[in-house]
Amino acid sequence: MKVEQDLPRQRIETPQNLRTFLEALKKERPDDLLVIDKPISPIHEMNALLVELENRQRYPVVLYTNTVNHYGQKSAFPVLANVFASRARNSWVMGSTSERIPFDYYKRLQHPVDPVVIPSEAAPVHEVIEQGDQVDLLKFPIPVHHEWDPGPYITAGFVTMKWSDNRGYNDGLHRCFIRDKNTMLSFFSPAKHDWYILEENSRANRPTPVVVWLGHHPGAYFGAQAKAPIGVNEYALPGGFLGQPMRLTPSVTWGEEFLVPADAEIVIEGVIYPGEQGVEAPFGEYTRYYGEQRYNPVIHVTAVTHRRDAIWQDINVSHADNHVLGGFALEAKVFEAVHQYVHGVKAVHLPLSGCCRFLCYISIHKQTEGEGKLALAAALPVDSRIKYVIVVDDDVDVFNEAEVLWAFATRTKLPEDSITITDIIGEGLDPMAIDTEKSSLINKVGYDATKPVETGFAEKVGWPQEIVEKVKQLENYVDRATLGRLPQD
Ligand SMILES: Cc1cc2nc3c(=O)[nH]c(=O)nc-3n(C[C@H](O)[C@H](O)[C@H](O)COP(=O)(O)O)c2cc1C
Ligand SMILES: [Mn+2]
Repeated sequence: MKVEQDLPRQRIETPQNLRTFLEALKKERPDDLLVIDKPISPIHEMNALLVELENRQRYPVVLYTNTVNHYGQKSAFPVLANVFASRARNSWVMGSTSERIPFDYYKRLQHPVDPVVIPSEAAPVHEVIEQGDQVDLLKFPIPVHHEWDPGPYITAGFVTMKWSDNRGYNDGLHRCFIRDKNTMLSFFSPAKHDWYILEENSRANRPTPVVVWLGHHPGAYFGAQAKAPIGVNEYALPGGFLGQPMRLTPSVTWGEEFLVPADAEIVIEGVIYPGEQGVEAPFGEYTRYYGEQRYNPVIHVTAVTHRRDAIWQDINVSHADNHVLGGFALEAKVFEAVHQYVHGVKAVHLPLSGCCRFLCYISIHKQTEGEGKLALAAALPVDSRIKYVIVVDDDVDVFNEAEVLWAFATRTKLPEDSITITDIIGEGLDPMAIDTEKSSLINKVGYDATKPVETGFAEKVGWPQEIVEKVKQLENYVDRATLGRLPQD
């Protein structure tokens, strides 16, 4: 088979995929995998169960093995969800730590690896190929997530398009509503790169080829989810996280003109025709509110290919699985922006409480007055979704929200220690945003909760280190049973 000439055909011994991840997880972190083999419905039940676990502060990867499809028939395909819900587990995948994720994520993006191409016959995702009338998305046990959602949604699918003039592939996670067995509706918020591609093609009155791929090693998700500059070949980004090139194969619909990830579980190929729109949503958004019904582009599915025993990967939108994954790219971008101006950036955290989007905590090693505000000025414009930034000193743990708020409460004098930007472009899904004809406006506020360095500041209370260490052995003072009975506040 002829393959794209400019891509190498290097052989990869152990291609990384969703299965190699699950194997490693079983071996190294067995308690992180919860297999539910009791019958469970894809309609609300799968996601409600993940939320119940989350309410109990449990974030395992969940594999539902006993599923039904949208004809009510027992399905051969299991559903896997919550892969990204735990920051600690993600940092293990990345070979990093919870604290270091923004820095390591940023570093890996600096080292893209060109993908390689393999023939269709060797591609696991081409074990089953269905085209034309054979296409039936409803054969999969695709979850319906929230009560008001109009039906099943793909939430872990990278919607991939090509820039015109050979500027490479772009992908982003965009939800797809399964309208019927072979049409889907997807949502591209304005200024997302896929949105630009659609606009460009629409103006030129040409159809847009679209590929939605899902089920892959989480490293591939981390790379593909990056917010890369326009024109970067986004098939090269997973390589930096997988430690090997991503394997691609010619699509069924367009051959080598449009390559698809060979090691994905499922690939859906389709076309968006210029100007065609259909009704989509309401949908439970990552904000934890329903987003309103809207007109969105229609994807006409031309082919579905999958591994014979494909695993349907789902992301529990509106919850940690969605929040945590999307937050890394923003944390890395905040680090990138702030460290250009402030040298002592120690940590960056977009906490779950702000959906890993709206709130941002940064700690710095402050060396001179004004650095706190400099950090704020750099961080606030990084992304339309970042609304509030709090900068603290490096004696405050940005992963402990009680500490951050303590610093905010005791180290700020408002309004002097804040900067406000009014009526700046914000996130359309933010329920507080004011919609204009073309954009959504919000206010952004940054709080400088760093101590003054030149005038001195009240000292934190403390104890001699050896005493602190000694009392850590609480069992030397109180027996375990008594300790266990002490009420928790
Ligand atoms: C689980 C998940 C679902 C998402 N769904 C959408 C969506 O439906 N529409 C959208 O515009 N962005 C969505 N996003 C955000 C985009 O995937 C993200 O901004 C991405 O970087 C866009 O790609 P781009 O940088 O090439 O524009 C989602 C993110 C996550 C983590
Ligand atoms: Mn992009």
